[in-house]
Amino acid sequence: GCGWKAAAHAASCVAVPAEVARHHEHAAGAGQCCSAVVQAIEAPVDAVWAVVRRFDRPQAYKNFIRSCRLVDGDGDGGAVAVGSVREVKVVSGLPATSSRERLEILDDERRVLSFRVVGGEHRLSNYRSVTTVHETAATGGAVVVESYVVDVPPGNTADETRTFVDTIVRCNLQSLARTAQQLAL
Ligand code: A9S
Repeated sequence: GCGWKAAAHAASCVAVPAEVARHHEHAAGAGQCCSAVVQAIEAPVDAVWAVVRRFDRPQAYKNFIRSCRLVDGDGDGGAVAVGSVREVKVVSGLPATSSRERLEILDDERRVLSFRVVGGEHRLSNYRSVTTVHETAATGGAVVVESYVVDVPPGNTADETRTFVDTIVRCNLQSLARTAQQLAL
């Protein structure tokens, strides 16, 4: 799978356990593409994970998201759990207005979060991503690996799709770095 390359890259800088790296191995089918982005962050791993794990608050660091509300499957007392679905509204200027996303993995011990797109008004059908947060032993910082698989939209090439999505994910992770660094001060 293609996410594996980035996970392997991250594994050469930090100790990524095999059972975590495995989550980044996407099998892209015909008409799909996948990729991954790696971001180093100068903040404690717990501060980074505290931001990433909030499935109900992606707008805390995703600047393309205007608002978010949980619409389904939230656990007892409104707690987020696997199966929870959120509806995000997108800022203007993108070829999208909304996205409906289901939480697939939330592992606080290994710091793994995954969601899949289940609806909305946009062009990224069957988008699924996996985000993992790792400790860098040497500097006391963190490394985030985010991999994804998505359908190539009609009229686009796989390269165009990867360029578009990589750009969004890189923006999100750079913003995550700023947010977590603020939080850690
Ligand atoms: O939100 C993420 O973690 C990652 C991506 C790639 C989100 C993409 C997006 O939300 C837009 C930013 C609105 C762009 C979706 C689902 C479709 C887009 O076209």
